[in-house]
Amino acid sequence: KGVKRALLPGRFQPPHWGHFRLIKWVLERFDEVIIVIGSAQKSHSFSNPFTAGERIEMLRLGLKDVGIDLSRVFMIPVTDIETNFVWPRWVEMFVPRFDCVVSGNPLVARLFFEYGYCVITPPMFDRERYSATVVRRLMLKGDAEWRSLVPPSVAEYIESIGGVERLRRVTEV
Ligand code: NMN
Repeated sequence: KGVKRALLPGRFQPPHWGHFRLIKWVLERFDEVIIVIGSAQKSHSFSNPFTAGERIEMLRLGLKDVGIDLSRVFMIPVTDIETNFVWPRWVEMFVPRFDCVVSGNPLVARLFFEYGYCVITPPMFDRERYSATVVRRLMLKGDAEWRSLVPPSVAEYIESIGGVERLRRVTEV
């Protein structure tokens, strides 16, 4: 039945080069990708500094930077729920039909596997370096190196909304 779609859940706080390489990898194997922007209700904390809307903006900018055809990409925010067992069904309510789930997150992989989906564990692209936690820690330290871990347009966007300042204000040191 026509197009093959992969579901790619993540928090994207913020999206970095590892995410964009992963999205490219997925689109080499599937016709379309559904990016689930998880924990959509969260923002303004150290682990989740950016709103779902801001994460959509950043993902779009980065995808344009790397030349990905946006007509092959869905971006859908999904809030968290208390009940892990029911979460795959919850996600299904918000997204178009999909064939497989791509996730390196053991909980996400397990929940969708038990629910009956094909689950693919993707390669990690330079995980030590390309990690959103590392990006946020560098921002907090005032180390400009964080900019090299995200596409230039994403770095500019974060600065335009005062993202680094926000992270500092909401993080107790
Ligand atoms: O691997 P990360 O980037 O953490 O992304 C996974 C996303 O999926 C997170 O936003 C996480 O909160 C979400 N998730 C939600 C539930 C739930 O709502 N019960 C369960 C598993 C994963």
